Amino acid sequence: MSQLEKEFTTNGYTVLRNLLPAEEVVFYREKLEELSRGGRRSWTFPDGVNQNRDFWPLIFYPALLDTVRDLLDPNLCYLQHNDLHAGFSSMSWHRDNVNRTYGVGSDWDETQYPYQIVRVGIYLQRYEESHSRLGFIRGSHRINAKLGKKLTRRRNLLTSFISFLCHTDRLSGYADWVATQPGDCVIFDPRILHSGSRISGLKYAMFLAFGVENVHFYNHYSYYRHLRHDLDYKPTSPELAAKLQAADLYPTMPNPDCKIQNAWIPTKPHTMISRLYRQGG
Ligand SMILES: O=C(O)CCC(=O)C(=O)O
Ligand SMILES: [Fe+2]
Repeated sequence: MSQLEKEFTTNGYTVLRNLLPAEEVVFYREKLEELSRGGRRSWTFPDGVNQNRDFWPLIFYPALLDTVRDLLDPNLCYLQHNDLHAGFSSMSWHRDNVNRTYGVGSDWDETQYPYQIVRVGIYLQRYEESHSRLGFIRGSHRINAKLGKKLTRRRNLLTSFISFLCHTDRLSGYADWVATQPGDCVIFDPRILHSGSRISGLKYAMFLAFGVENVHFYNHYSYYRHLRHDLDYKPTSPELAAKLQAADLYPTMPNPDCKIQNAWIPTKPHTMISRLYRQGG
């Protein structure tokens, strides 16, 4: 097992430094600035990689595919779960998978099929420009009794008040905080608890996903494509589908299952807030 694979399996995330060369960092930054009209305010575009052909080369990036194949399996597919961000940080502890309650739902049951999905985040700004970091609760992608206790432990009033004053929260003290430089790539299991940090300047990020076809993959696909109406994912264009097929990355999807038990669906206020960020809207 490689060092990267060990880290990913045990911790739930790993970091691939310098994936993109400087000229590509500039290219994608410019594209994000164009789309977000300036990149300085909080802007997100769910399904933005799929819906903007300028970003398609990221899906086929050889060094990224080689790494993800090493981490998961050579028999990999592109998974339509993707986002573009400018000036945005997702500053609350959350998971990106379907069943977000620790241990509840089929994402957490690997008795028949292993969970083989990665979410990939590529960052384009210097740490000094943004003070952006991505926090991970190491190991929270797997059922672990010790961690389970930590994650559910309650604080008393005094410690809650101190952490409120110090801008820390219940989990930030347990987290690994990853600072990134332009072109660095963070690869993580979507079940891991993670959060963006406070930011104080420019920040640009592009997210995509890959996986091995099995029930977890199909649930994940159906969830983003058909259950998360708030994110407004679109069908993959025939042109992108043909490219994926030619590269052997296109999944052979069975009929989507649009009733996944215990799938996390955002509440109305949550949806309204995230719409404010969307596509500069
Ligand atoms: O703000 C960040 O850098 C992380 C974003 C994130 O976790 C997400 O979009 O799901
Ligand atoms: Fe996330």
